[in-house]
Amino acid sequence: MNAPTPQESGSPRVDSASSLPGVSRVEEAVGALRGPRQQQGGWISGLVAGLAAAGAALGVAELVAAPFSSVSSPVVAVGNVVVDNVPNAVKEFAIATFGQNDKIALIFGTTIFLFIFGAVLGMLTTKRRIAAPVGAGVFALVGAVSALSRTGAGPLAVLPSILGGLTAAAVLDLLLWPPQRQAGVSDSADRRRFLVGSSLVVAGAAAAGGLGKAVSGLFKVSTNRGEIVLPKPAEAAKALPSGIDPDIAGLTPFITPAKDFYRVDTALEIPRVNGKDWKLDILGMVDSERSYSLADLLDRPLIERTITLVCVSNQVGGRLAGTAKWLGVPLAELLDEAGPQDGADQVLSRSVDDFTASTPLKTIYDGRDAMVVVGMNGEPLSLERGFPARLLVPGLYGFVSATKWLSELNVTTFEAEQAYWTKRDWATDAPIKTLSRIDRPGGLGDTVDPGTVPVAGVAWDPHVGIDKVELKIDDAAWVEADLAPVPSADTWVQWSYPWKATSGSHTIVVRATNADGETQPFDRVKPIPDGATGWQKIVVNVT
Ligand SMILES: Nc1nc2c(c(=O)[nH]1)N[C@H]1C(S)=C(S)[C@@H](COP(=O)(O)O)O[C@H]1N2
Ligand SMILES: [Mo]
Repeated sequence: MNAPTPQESGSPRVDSASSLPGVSRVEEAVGALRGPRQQQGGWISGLVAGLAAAGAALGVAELVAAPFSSVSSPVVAVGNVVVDNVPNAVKEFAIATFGQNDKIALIFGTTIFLFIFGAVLGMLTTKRRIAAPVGAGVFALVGAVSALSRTGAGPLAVLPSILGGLTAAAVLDLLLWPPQRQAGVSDSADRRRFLVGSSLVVAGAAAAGGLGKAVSGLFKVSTNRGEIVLPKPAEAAKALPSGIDPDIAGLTPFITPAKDFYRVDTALEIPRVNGKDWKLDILGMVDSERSYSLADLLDRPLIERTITLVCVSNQVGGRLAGTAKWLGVPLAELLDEAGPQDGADQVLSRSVDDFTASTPLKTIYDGRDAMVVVGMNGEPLSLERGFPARLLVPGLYGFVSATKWLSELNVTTFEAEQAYWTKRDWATDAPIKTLSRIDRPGGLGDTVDPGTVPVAGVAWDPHVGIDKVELKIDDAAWVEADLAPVPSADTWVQWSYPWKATSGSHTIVVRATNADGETQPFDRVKPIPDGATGWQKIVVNVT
């Protein structure tokens, strides 16, 4: 077969026309790359090359990011921007659909999107050679800008995206616009070259990505969590009264083990902090700014308290609540050492990754056990719980009180500073609302035998306390459930009711009344802006 004629329709397109006779082999190879290029392959080749290019870009980016603990791959960088900017409705949907796996879903989704982008780009590149550098440039730009927008990002943060983009452009160009073939080379040899080339790219990408993952482990900040020895509390938590945790299968345990505790935060990669380098700054409207090391905090008399934490995103019947024994320093004591000034009404707490929460100053000084927490259930905070320290204020939803990876307490005013979620249309001040939940029977579709069936669950109004939990079974009058004892008003209460179940389908509705005599409202309210309410109703089939 002869060298193709550029303008001939249906034949491969050629980018330039000169050839370089009579040069050495190396020069020939280099010349071939610089010299005439010939489009090769249809849309399927474009798709394959595009997927390979996307993989190569990711692999290279992963490898480049590996040695820098503060530099992340473009997927994580873009994912972070998505987390900070998606509309509330989408975020609610993601939490409702993927629950605790919302972050994995986001990383997965971003990666899929990137591969689709690569595939489309590959197909476009079969039509126009310029598409590859333009598309890869867009990829690099989006990744680089996202990376730069993160807290603590230095100029190095753009490297993974840029080198990844260059790689993608080069892969597409070499696979889809290879050097013009010699006269006499067959179509099948071209195909073979394409397949071998793409396979090499895919293998190289996988190797680079794998190596990157392995190497980044070596360069991660070591957290020294394992070396932390928590002191004995000066004031231990009250012993749990007997009668807690009645023997009812399916009832939520009173204390939530750390591994079962719900997790909600905006961090795609859990911040890794070394307790030796960490400090907590108190600044803003104070008489004297203060700074505490972890050792400073651990040297102080610590208190331990049993407190229920609830997320404002918890739906009626939801599981975004947990109870633990928290060890820490009373927050009011620390603030007093700095001396809050007149006029201040807010403490804006900040995390190492720049999440912020706005806590009313009065809730820190009204006698409740607001604290800077260093331990949970007898152990140092785990990395995902905010090691080395987090905030906790009984009675307030987590988004206005429970900053993890705490780094700063800014004494200020609500007028001057807005917190992370307030900027995204959630409330500033958000006490936890009264709520009751049925743990068992399991609800729609759950089948139970006739006879005495325990109906059981938990109810909460942390810092106010629960006085009464009532059930309405079918059309019968409200009946009162038994309440297990509690150590204080700061926790949830376990309730149960021995139901005489008869054959048939039944509905069970639950409602709680708090210690102020206020009954949980019937009307359903969504989580945004300051917490869900409404009565939970389940259907049970007794057969
Ligand atoms: N740094 C940081 N702290 C944070 C958050 C966050 O996104 N970033 N989320 C808050 C929210 S909304 C809740 S409900 C609690 C949840 O704490 P947990 O994950 O330990 O259950 O953490 C709070 N602290
Ligand atoms: Mo939350």
